[in-house]
Amino acid sequence: MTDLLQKAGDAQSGRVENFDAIVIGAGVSGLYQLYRLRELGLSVRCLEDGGGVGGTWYWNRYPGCRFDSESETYGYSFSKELLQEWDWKEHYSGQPENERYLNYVADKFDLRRDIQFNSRVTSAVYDESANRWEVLLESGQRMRAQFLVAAVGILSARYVPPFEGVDSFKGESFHTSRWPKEKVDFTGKRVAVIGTGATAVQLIPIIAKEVGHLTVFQRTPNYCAPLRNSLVDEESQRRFKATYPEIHKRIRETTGGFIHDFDRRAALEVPREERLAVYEELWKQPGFAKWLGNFRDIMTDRVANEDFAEFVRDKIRARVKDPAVAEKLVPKDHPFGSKRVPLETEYYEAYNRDNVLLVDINETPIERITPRGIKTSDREYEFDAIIYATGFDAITGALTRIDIRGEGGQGLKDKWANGMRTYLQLQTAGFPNLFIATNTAFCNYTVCAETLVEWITDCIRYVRENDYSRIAATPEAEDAWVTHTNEVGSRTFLSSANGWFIGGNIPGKARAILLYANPAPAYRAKCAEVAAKGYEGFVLR
Ligand code: N01
Repeated sequence: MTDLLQKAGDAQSGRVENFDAIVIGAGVSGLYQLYRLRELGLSVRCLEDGGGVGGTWYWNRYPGCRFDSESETYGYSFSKELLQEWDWKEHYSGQPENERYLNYVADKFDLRRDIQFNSRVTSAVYDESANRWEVLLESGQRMRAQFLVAAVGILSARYVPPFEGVDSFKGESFHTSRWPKEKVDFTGKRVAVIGTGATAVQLIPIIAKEVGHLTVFQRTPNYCAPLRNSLVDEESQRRFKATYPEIHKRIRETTGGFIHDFDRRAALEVPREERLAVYEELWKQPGFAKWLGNFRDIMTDRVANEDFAEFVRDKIRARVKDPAVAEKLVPKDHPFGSKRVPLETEYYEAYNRDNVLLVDINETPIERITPRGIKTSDREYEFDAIIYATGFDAITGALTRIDIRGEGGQGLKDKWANGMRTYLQLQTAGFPNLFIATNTAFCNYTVCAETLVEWITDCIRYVRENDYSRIAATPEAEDAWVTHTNEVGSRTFLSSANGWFIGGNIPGKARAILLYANPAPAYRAKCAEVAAKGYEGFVLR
């Protein structure tokens, strides 16, 4: 309370606090960035919109939310002590445990004293004369810092489609990424889920068992694959702890930063029978083995991709009793793996239940939300609750929803109106000393976040030790990086589906690949090379 009164006082008095650095976000990247910058001797304030640490793992509390990465690969690697202290309970750990883990990290490294919670940043303006970023919070509080690190997450700006009548609904409405902390009781209720992405795929089988009736509104079916989660037994726990150096070495070497890596053979070089045996073997394995452990050309060759896609379609058909429903759940319009593959537990079996109905909104589009429920082109469905599992304005959304203004008052939102423009995914020209610490290299989250945070920390150290005051990407370096990013993106299927990888899920958003699609080791090497060349492509003053 004292802190809040102090903040209110500061806002009223117009007092501006000064720091060396401000970090926006106390999720996986933000926590580690705070730790590293503090270690460098900087005064740092971390601003967090939520009431606690965790970012994604704070906000996404919906039933079923969990890792799709192996737990032992997701934790931070920077502290041997932390690695030895923490026991992962499940191979694909669930949200409550992940939030507990990030709270444990915050406590262990005494991070909370520099984190200000419930603090939504509304603008960040670069003052050229003083070389300071001035940050304004929703509360009116102002603060300034030389360096600004946006650790805002790639999937944090939630998206609710602009259906007519959204606010008119008289029942309860939820977006999966703003789920209440208290358990929501759906017992006996008529519930709608809009969306069938990775989030809905985790949520649906759990609430299907609870609700009176569930209606799922699907626009695009996905290639979902079995997660095959299980408890971590004592022997596995011992193995993780004994082999963390090897685990981290491996995930720094693989294409996507996961424990899995592609089979070096091309799919069609392998005789059909042997190939099918490989698919079956991959299918039995947990996690992303069937995607990232598949033949190397699965993400680049149409025929190879289609061969496996058909295998997956048959797996779906085999699990859904009603052939008409099964056919609706089978994806046909995009290549396998062109969206992050949703990993599921009993997802398809949910549609075999008497209390679950699948509505294909391509056949009967949603016309509006009504006070009683959802009106499609053929009828009105009545609900007690509507769940929007409709995703995020990914990667750019969390940044452009803040009014960020760089040199000459240029707005980031305007600059990115035709697509995201960065150099190394880390800075954008015209916005000196602003670093983007969000993982857009297609990669297991924490490993890549650590790389980015360490690069940013080294860069800030370099600026200070060499008596510079600012570092800014050059427009030329940025142009070349954008061209390169689009070029490598177009070589894979990552830009082939109309999903968040290319901004395709948001009406009006520029269509361009938002991820850096080269293998993670190449990205790391490029960032290191730039630093080793005295921050080539940046201007230091
Ligand atoms: O979001 P999504 P998500 N009318 O954008 C539908 C990560 N994640 O939250 O496909 C009707 O994938 C939309 O339909 P369509 C993971 O990286 C990780 O599920 O656009 N429907 C789609 O079905 C994932 O990729 C885990 O045709 C509309 C759904 O809403 C990312 O988060 C778990 C609509 C949105 O799917 C995002 O997943 C969960 C409209 N107007 C998520 N607009 C892990 O396992 C959108 N939709 C770690």
